[in-house]
Amino acid sequence: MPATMASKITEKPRTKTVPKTQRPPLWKVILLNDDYTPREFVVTVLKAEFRMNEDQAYRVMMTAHQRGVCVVAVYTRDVAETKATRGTEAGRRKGYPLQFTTEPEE
Ligand code: TYC
Repeated sequence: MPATMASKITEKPRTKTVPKTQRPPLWKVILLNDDYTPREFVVTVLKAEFRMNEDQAYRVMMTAHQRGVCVVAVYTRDVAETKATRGTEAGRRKGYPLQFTTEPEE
């Protein structure tokens, strides 16, 4: 066997493949303020749809109330859209204009 071939067999790879865990892009669910939905109802929806406790839900509701919007949580696109739709529908069923939207996280 020529020396050049022997070196090919014993040569170690010069580069290392860095294992990368792929993470899906995340989407924000955003709560929008309005003038009609009762505060307590917003808190109830946040607790039911976003698995928040009373304290967390109250803070998110008050942030939207005072600033106009509040990021509720981030999920994969499908989950974010489903939760936003369910939250908006919960308000609509009671005749409230409560709205949740989604947008991609930078
Ligand atoms: N602004 C509403 C009120 O005063 C309460 C409210 C808070 C509604 C947050 C929507 O996303 C909201 N009754």
